[in-house]
Amino acid sequence: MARKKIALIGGGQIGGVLAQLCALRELGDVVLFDIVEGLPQGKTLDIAEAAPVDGFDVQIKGTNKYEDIAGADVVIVTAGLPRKPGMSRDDLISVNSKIMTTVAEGIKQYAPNAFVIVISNPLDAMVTLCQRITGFPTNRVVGQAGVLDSARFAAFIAWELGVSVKDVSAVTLGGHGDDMVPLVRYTSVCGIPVMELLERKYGSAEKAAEVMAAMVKRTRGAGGEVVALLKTGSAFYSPASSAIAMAESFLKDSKRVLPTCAFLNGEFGVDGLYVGVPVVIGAGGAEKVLELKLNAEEQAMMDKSVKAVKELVATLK
Ligand code: TXD
Repeated sequence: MARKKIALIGGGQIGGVLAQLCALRELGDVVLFDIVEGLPQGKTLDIAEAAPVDGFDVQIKGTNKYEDIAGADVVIVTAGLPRKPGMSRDDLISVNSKIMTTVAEGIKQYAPNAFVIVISNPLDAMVTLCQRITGFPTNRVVGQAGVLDSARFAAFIAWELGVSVKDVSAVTLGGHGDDMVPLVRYTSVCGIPVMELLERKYGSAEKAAEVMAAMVKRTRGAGGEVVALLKTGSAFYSPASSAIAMAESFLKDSKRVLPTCAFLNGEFGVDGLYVGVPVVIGAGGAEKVLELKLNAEEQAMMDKSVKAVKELVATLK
């Protein structure tokens, strides 16, 4: 069986970490594309020279030519500007739409059979644009946001409760914006509902609710928290890890259930829109959306988030 091929469009902060993770996990041969000459070549040379130390054996190449992504099984897109302090993700739409247009045309021409994972912001709009321009079936174009938003939520819960991050199961729904929906009721530690543990810790339902509200708020603002600290860019380690989890599930047909920005055809009462929901990812791409029952409060939050995504997508030219 031929080795898998992973094309990474955008060789910046996230792109570089993606390339290194693909190599370390030997997911396949890697092509890192960027428009800046020397940048993808320099990063891939640097990573390739670590192979004898780390013990991975894959080909890894940097390029400024779309031809080199030919035959890619997976394409992960990070091309586009990141936020600066004070900016919202939506502020990036005009410049990143232009970039996404050329990127999607390149993918359409040279990697017509690939599973595409978009990371560029504003995520929900960029994945929509990528699908429209490539014309690929919607199960083959998805966005990464929910794995990261859920991981951030899970990390805060683990730190708060003093338990391993491995044993927290958390999920967020909705758009990758300030209205995202962390689902407290479905969040558990080794199967134990998280609110039970918080109530036991604090001895009062009110205090537990207060602590949870703070974690939900921090999750919604977690991207901005990193931007404010870095000052010159946004998070890049955790977004890369999150997209790799999705790519790996596709390449290995693992059928992991991952919060994914996927195209909805009536699921969750949403039709014809990309929104973050739990999705089975396997060799067929986004194979199945798993619905879950929302109570009135959760549904209201989901509706608000979906409305924000709709308004954002409507501004795409
Ligand atoms: O979870 C998520 N979805 C995200 C998304 C979490 C954090 C950051 N997220 C967004 O990813 C962020 O707001 C940006 O829109 C993207 C990429 O973030 P990164 O931190 O990697 O940005 P960089 O370091 O600026 O890298 C972007 C690269 C840079 O090297 C440019 O030269 C390149 O994109 N670029 C292009 N590549 C290919 N083709 C074109 N046209 C192009 N234009 C710029």
